[in-house]
Amino acid sequence: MTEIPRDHPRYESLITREKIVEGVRMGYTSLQGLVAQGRGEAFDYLIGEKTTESAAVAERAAVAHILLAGNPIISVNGNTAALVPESMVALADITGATLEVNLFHRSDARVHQITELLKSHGASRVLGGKGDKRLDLSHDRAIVDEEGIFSADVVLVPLEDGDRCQKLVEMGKTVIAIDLNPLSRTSLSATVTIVDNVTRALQNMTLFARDMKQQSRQSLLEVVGTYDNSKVISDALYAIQERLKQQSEERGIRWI
Ligand code: PTJ
Repeated sequence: MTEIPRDHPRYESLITREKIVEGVRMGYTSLQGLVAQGRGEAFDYLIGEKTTESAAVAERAAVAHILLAGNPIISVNGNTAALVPESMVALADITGATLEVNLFHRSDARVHQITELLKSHGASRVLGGKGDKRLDLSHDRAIVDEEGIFSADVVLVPLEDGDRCQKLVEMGKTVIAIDLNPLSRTSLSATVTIVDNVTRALQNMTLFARDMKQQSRQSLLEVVGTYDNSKVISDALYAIQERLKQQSEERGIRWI
């Protein structure tokens, strides 16, 4: 990895970029993952590179859904394997969710590598290698494990593609998306849309889960029942608008 000085003003962003590049070098992140990360960086800049209040609301609702679920699954791809392996293992551990490797650019070698990576971070159980069921989709993200995503009631899908998100919702599942683009098909079709960088979202969710695990079922149901996803998406768009306005004013450019 390139050495990034701690005092660099864009330290966090550059470290995240290095992790994705390292994932590609090691072979578990796809080359396409680099492009996806670039798109994410652009949206993260627009959102202000911080967790907004309403993203935190979505993260709490997501944790409540996971804690209430019978068979919650955390779907892992090449980008999340590179960026947040330890947080995904920790979240699974605290909530009782199961990790499942599910790839758009699928190969047995990448599924195996990501499984081993998660295990090296302490995961006791990682699904995705069997691939004994198919969702009704024409690409490889259709390949799932019967005991995992296929039968799950709640699925967390960071950096998902829109088709599969819609399909999972159609199957009656609660789908939690993490996507920095508030207008992507994934964001618009998920049950809970977290418009935040996966690096911050997973860390927050792990902290929330430690605390919320102590709460009663009734209070978790209240969190879920009062949650409004369309408001969360509107708030994300408003945050982008306000950030652009503030940035242009600071630079002396007239805001339309
Ligand atoms: O590992 P694979 O083979 O499963 O492939 C994974 C990628 C990410 C390449 C694949 O799922 C893909 O092509 O994703 P998309 O369609 O490019 O969607 C990525 C979405 O995630 C876009 O809306 C990005 O803005 C968003 N995104 C990118 N990086 C981040 C992000 N959202 C949150 N945090 C990020 N770090």
